[in-house]
Amino acid sequence: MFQTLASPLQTIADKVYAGERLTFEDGLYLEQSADLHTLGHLANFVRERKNGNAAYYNTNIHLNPTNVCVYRCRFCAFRANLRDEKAYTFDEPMIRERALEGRAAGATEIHVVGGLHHKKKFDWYLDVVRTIHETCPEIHIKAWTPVEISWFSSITKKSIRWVMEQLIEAGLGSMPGGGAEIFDEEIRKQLCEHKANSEVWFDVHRTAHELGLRSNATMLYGHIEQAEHRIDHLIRLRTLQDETGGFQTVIPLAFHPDNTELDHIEKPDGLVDLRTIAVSRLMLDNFDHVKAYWIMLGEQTAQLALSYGADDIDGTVVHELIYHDAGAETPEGKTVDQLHQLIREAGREPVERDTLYREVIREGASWTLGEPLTAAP
Ligand code: V47
Repeated sequence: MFQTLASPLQTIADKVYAGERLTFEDGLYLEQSADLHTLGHLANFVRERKNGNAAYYNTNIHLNPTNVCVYRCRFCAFRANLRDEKAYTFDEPMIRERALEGRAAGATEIHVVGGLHHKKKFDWYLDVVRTIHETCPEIHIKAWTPVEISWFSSITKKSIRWVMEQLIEAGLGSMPGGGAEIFDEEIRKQLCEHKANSEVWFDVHRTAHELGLRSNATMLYGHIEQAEHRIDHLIRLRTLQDETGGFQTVIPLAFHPDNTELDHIEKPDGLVDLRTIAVSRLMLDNFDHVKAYWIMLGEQTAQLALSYGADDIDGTVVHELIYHDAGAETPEGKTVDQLHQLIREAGREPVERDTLYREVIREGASWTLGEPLTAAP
């Protein structure tokens, strides 16, 4: 009698259906050898097991208070030198105005990241948070990445914990996922040599989680990294999540080359985007959510991604600059009606959430928060 040996993909599928964790080798197989349809089917199975048919979005607004930056990350089109024509820095009335614009648009979240300005002291960054919080205390402030936090720690000569405590006291509500890029030390050195390294990135998130903040995580793909670096990146995230449980969502970010030092590299295509979303969903068994950031993927790929592992598309995102400086062709923002249409066209049910994944209940122009929208384990 012939005995058929299970194919590697069948073995991985059996693990996925049984809820078992995938290994580094499984991840590499999914990256390099699995056919996209089977991969998508498996990722969709996990996505629906955790989040049913819901596709989450939020009503948010962005603020990048300055583009002046001491670092020169090779993938960044947003940064400026102090005296560049395109350099800008917000003052307090401009920050207040942005918060009020968010309130008028019904935003539940403001997403704040920017450059590390040569001349600004920590108090300026602290005041960005304080000004928003005092102007619109109902808006959740998701601000600063470990790159900024470790910069604040070095300019104040205080610990990361101290810096974070000051920011929380001023109104910080959670941390976005930026600054992660790719954790592999060699690749990171080639992309952004001097800024916070992977160890610091994890230290800051660990400290944030210990202080009761939730945070997100990103992975920048489609530049000089290889499949093994992406899998390594995801496994490092999974390891900290086992320890703290503080991450909410992972956002795989496709590299946009225009106006960067890496403009000879082609932007990853939609198939690479879908594969990366699906592999992220399957490797990060302890993350509740995977976000398909529509601004970066484009609307159609984001719609498809909702059946390749993603359950979230970010939000209305008014005033996005980082991707648009790097050639993104999507609009700089969308209305809630447009997001609903995008999600429904993809066969999913739109559910508005706040930053911490609580249901947002709207009545006319006002909103309240409902129950936490918990994902299945
Ligand atoms: O850290 C910068 C990336 C990140 C480029 O937490 C680029 O909800 C592609 O972190 N091409 C910032 N990527 C954006 C970010 C984010 C976005 C949406 C939601 C959340 C969240 C976080 O953007 C940076 C960097 O990895 N980035 N330049 C570029 N040319």
